[in-house]
Amino acid sequence: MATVKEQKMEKLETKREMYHLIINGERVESVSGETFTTYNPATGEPIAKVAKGTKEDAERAIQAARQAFDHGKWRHFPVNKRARILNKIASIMRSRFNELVELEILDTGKALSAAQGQVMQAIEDFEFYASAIVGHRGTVNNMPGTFHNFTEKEPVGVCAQIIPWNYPLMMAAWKIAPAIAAGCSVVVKPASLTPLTCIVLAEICHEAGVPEGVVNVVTGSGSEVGNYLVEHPLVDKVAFTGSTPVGKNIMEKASKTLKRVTLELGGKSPNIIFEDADIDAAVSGSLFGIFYNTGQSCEARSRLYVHESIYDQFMEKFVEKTKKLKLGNPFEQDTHVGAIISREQLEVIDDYVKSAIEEGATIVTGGKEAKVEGFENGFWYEPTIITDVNHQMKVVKEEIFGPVVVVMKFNDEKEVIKLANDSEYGLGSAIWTKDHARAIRVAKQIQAGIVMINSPFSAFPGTPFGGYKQSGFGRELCIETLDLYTETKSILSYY
Ligand code: TAP
Repeated sequence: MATVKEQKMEKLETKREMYHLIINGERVESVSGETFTTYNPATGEPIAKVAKGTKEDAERAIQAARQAFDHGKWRHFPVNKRARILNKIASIMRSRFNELVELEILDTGKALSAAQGQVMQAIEDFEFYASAIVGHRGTVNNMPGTFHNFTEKEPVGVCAQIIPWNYPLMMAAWKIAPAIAAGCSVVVKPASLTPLTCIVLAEICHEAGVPEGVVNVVTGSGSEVGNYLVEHPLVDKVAFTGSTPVGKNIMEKASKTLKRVTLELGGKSPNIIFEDADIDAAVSGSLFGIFYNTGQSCEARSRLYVHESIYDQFMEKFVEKTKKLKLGNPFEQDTHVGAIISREQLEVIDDYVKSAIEEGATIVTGGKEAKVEGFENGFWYEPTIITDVNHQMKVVKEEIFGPVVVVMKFNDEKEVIKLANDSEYGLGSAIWTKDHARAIRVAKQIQAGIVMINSPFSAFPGTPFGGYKQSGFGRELCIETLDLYTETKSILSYY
């Protein structure tokens, strides 16, 4: 396997022509020497070449991670030292904030404001886990007679972490930060469409002092590299974010060696506007809830339920504001909606919209590929509102992962709770009402991992993020995540 000249992880330009695998603290080419090209979805233009990892590369990375875990020093560092290095990672990321934002926009086509928020959150994740790990301790337990019992939290081992394309850097941070804080080693597999910022993040980890072999990145296809990681007996845990079908496949394969598994999967989140809601806030929050990140969010609030008494008033404002959303240069601060990740995904979205039309729905606005001046070769879709839908339609039942919202009327609290829960998913949800008692009453009955009340924001470091039902299991972004990267050892002694 060829290694590149820069054996040590001194800083390279964030934006460059070639990105390597990161294995055992080195930038390396793939064993096959093959590369693939990553494209800018806003323009369709190539950005850079990326080493195309294979099973052999995955094997090498697993061995490096195993060696680092079994014989390395990282897990034995005093917790304060690991915390200091996590803070250093955050501080290097801060110093390279604009570069990371630029690279993320190039690789995803997302709007500047979204990329800025996500890079900032990735930084804050490392800061959060630097603090959280210091307080993550075992317990001393009451025992009868002359027994003494205490527990220790030990790192779970080598973790395969598989990342989606919708939040490439932020999802990598959600996974790498708690894992290495806990003392684990990781092999990260970024999405093939968006590998760049994850590679740079791994380089930054080394620059900050993470020892070799602790953070490895193997780019390459999910079906080859991802699958190899999931099946490998030397991998102790798999953390996956992505589609529900792939998540189910991973769980099945990981069960053969009883790996610990956490899955953050799809969603079809309800957004409920009660008759006493602050209409303007609900309109703005609903726009954000579906069109943020061009609707490519697992917790996108893509099913909108509006009380019939305020339906016309709400829809007039919601439609008007949707029509005014600016699609355009992702690097401009006033652009609201960025590009779709790929031509393939754009076609998936369009097929859903066509299926809705065939089933008798009404397209209130949008409903087709968008033409954006200056970005004619990119992948753009008009923000789309669909009405006259019902719970039997594909567009209401399935995750679209694009800027498409379905809107339905309701007239009763019980009815809307039933509708909200009528989904195989259970990730996000939102309630808009001025009645605090109702908000809490409804929140308690919604089958979802996250309920937002009078707010469109779903994820902050410290707040658990994860799903009910087929949206997966395990919570990220919070203190409990550290339990998912550790084993509890109970030590009993007699004195
Ligand atoms: P997935 O296929 O689920 O991809 C997510 C990650 O898993 C990628 O890194 C992918 O690698 C990898 N992967 C694919 N097949 C694998 C396998 N057999 N074993 C192990 N890893 C594997 O999602 P997608 O194709 O990018 O998007 C498809 C749909 O998934 C979207 O339309 C959307 O509905 C949903 N999606 C959901 C989320 C979240 S956050 N819930 C995120 C992304 C997509 P490659 O990139 O190399 O294929």
